[in-house]
Amino acid sequence: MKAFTLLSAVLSAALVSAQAVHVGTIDNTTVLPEDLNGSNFTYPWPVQLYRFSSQRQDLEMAFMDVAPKCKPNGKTAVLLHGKNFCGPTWEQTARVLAANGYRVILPDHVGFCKSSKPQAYQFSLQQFGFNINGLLQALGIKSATVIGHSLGGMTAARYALMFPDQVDELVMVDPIGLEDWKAKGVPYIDIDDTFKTESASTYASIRGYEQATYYVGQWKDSYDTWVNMLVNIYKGSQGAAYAYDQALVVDMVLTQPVIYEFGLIRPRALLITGDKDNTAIGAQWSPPDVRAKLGHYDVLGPEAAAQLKNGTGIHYPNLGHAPQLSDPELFHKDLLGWLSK
Ligand SMILES: *[C@@H]1O[C@H](CO)[C@@H](O)[C@H](O)[C@H]1NC(C)=O
Ligand SMILES: *[C@@H]1O[C@H](CO)[C@@H](O)[C@H](O)[C@H]1NC(C)=O
Ligand SMILES: *[C@@H]1O[C@H](CO)[C@@H](O)[C@H](O)[C@H]1NC(C)=O
Ligand SMILES: CC(=O)N[C@H]1CO[C@H](CO)[C@@H](O)[C@@H]1O
Repeated sequence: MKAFTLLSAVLSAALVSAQAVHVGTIDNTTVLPEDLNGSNFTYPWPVQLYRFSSQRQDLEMAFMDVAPKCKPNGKTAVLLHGKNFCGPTWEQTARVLAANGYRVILPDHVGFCKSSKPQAYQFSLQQFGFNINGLLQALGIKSATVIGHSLGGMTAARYALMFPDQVDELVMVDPIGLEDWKAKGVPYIDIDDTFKTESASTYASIRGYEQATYYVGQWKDSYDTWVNMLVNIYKGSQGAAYAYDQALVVDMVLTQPVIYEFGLIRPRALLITGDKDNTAIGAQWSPPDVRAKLGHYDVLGPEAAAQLKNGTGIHYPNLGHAPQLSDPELFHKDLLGWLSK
């Protein structure tokens, strides 16, 4: 009885502070090394650190903060990158938004790029949501237009579910998790095995994957920038720590589906997908009959968009997983068109 009373006291204290984000501090005065937390890629705008405590560790999230390039429209856009990208991969979109009056924040998720690579961390989309919300609070930003690609799109969906009143609009660009892969038969594999696969990443393996899923078999020289940015992290000063975090991230996206909650997303939402996108986590290690069922974005995109009560979909017949890079003109025209509605 006593233990129960104590437990309920603890639980109600937790309930009172539900969604209470522990906000850290902005560090924009430390001179940062070229090789910041294992990534030596040169970013297009000054890199700042969001320093915070999470899961009993002191962590840093690297981010860029781009000022509006015309009369400010009073809005802030947060651009969330995907698993094989980093903040700067959004450079073109950030420039377009800044030219239209937005302040633009481009974070690197924890475990990625120029952010910390914690080795004992409970990776969850909710924790990512807290980390991003903490960053925005530390910057004094009360609400934002949240735009995410791939893993960033899945994170953005979770963020909108957690903080509906702090999301002005939600934009998901080829988010992963439009289907529950494990429910469709993808076998679970050990994180240690994913770590081995991640550690074996090379230019050829990353390019091969991106060419087939992101770019419908096509390749442009400009795509090499993003492959080399990753190769340098895998081979860089914190390569093993990065590969291990990426293995934890694979486990996170496999085991934490968001698609069942798409009908609960409240902010105005836009889902952009390429019909030729065939991204499916676990397809590579699934038997052929399971693999055949996965990654049909031509079906998944419209199905997911139909679930959005306050949203709509735009589906490109000839594009793959990264429309913002393969057809930036079309993508930015549609994005601005929808945002200005
Ligand atoms: C540095 O961060 C502080 C606190 O967020 C802010 O007031 C200041 O404008 C920032 N400076 C730059 C150069 O971004
Ligand atoms: C970044 O690191 C990679 C791998 O260590 C190295 O090949 C490359 O030259 C470095 N680039 C820069 C700009 O320092
Ligand atoms: C739809 O989204 C807008 C903007 O985010 C919001 O103000 C409105 O309340 C939402 N409508 C519903 C029915 O949730
Ligand atoms: C875990 C780790 O090495 N974090 C470092 C990331 O980079 C910042 C800035 O140099 C350091 O303060 C952190 O210690």
